[in-house]
Amino acid sequence: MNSNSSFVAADEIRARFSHAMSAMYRQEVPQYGTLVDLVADINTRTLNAEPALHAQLARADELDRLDVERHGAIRVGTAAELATLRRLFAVMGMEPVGYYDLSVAGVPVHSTAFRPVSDAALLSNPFRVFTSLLRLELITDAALRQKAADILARRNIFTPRALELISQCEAEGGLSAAHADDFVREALETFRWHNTATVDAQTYRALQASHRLVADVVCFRGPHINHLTPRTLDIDAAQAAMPARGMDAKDVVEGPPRRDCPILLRQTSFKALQETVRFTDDEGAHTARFGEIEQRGVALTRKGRALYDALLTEVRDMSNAGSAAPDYTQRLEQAFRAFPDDHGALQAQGLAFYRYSLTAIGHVQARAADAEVSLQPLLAKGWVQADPITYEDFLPVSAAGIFQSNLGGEEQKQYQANAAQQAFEAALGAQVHDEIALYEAAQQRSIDQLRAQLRSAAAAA
Ligand code: OOG
Ligand code: NI
Repeated sequence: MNSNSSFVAADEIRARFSHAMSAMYRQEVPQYGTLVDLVADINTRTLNAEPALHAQLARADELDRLDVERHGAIRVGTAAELATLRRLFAVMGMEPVGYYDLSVAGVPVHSTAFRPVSDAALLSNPFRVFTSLLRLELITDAALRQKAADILARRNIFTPRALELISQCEAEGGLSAAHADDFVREALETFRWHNTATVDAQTYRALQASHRLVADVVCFRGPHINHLTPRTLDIDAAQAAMPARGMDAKDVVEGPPRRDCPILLRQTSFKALQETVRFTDDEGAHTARFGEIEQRGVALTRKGRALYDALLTEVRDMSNAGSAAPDYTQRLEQAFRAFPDDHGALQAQGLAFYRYSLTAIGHVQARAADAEVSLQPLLAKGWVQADPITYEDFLPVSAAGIFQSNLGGEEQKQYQANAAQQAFEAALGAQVHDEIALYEAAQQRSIDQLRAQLRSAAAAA
C-alpha cells in the first residue's frame, strides 16, 4: 500500500502510537508503570534461567518485540464510533480479527481485536486493541435505553484533525512524517481519560444500575483506554510479585493452567482504581481503569481449540462460581492433563500451529526429492524444525473474567446468549478476519517456503 516512499510505514506509525499510548497511561495510572517495570524484571530473569525459551524466542525473532508488546482495551457506544475506529486503526496497519460475544458472560457488549495480521507486521510491533461495542438493545428499560442512545448521539470521540488525517491517508495511501506525528498526537486524544462526566449524577446512577459497563461507555466524552497490558514470560512469578509492589492482584489467572508448553493466553489483572469524577452537578467515584499482564503461548488449531473449550467448560460447569471457586486451580490442572504438554505431541496430533524451517543439518543433507516428502519424517530426522506460532488473539471466557473483576461491583447479570456477528460486522462496516484461518495461512506459508528452499538448495548441491 505504501508505494510512495515519502510515506511513513504503517508499522512505524503503529509503533509510535503504541509508545505514545504507553507513555500517556503511565502518567494516568502510575501502577501501570510499576507493572511494566515488574514484567521487564521477570522477563530478564526468565530468559536467563531458561536458555531453551531464549533460543526459541530468538529463532522466532520475538525477542525484540517482547519489550514493546502491549494490548489495550476500549469500549464504544455506537456503530459510527466503531466504524471510524476501524478506519483509524487501518492507518496503523491494524485490522479487525475475531468476534467475541460477551453477552453469554453477562457483559452487554460484543467485540473484536484490531491488530496487525502479516508475519512481518506482527514481528515489528504486535500492538492490539480489544474493542467492544455496547449493545444498547440489552438494556431492558426502554426510556433509559433511549436516553443512553441520545447521549451517545451527541458526542464526537474523534478530533476534527484526526478525522481529516484518516481521510487523507485513505485518499493518498499513506502519511508523510509530519502528518504521521500529527496523526499519533490527534488519535491519542480519543483514548485519553476525562475526570469530568458529560451527565448529571442521577443519570450516571441510573445507567450504572442497568449495568456498570453502560455507565462507563455512555457517561464520558470518549472511550478512555481502560488497561494496557505488557507480555510476561512467567505470569505466575509476576502474579506472586504484584502484592509486594502494592498491587491488588486478581485471585486467579484466567485461561489454561501453567504448563511446560504454554498454549493460547493466560491473563491476570490488578483491580480497577476508584477515581473521582465530576458530574455536571455533583462529584462521585468511578471504577474503570486497571492493569493487566498476559503470557502468550502457541496458537491452537480448530481441533486444539475445541479440546481447550471442552476442558474449560468441564471445569467451569463443576461450580457456578467460575474461576472464583476456591479449588478452581486444582480442578483446572486436573482437567488439562488431557491436553498433551509437549510440542512433539501437540504438533503430531494437529493440536497447535507451527512454523517449519530447515535446520543446519537439513541444509546439508536434504535433497530435492525431500521437498515432496511429508513433514513428519523430516522432523524425525532433525532436518526440519517446528517453532510454535504465538497466539495473537484473546479468549472470550477470560475476557469476561477480566471485565467482571474490574467493574467494581459484585452483581452478575444474565443475558440471553445471542452472538450477533453479522450485526457487529454491519456496525463495523467490514468483516472480521477468522483468526484460526490466519494462523493456518502463516503455517502454510512456512511450509511452502520450506519446500521451495529444499528444491533450490538441493538443486544447488
Ligand atoms: C476488555 C476486557 C478483555 C482481555 O485481555 O481479555 C481484555 C475490557 O475490559 O474492556 O482486554
Ligand atoms: Ni486485556
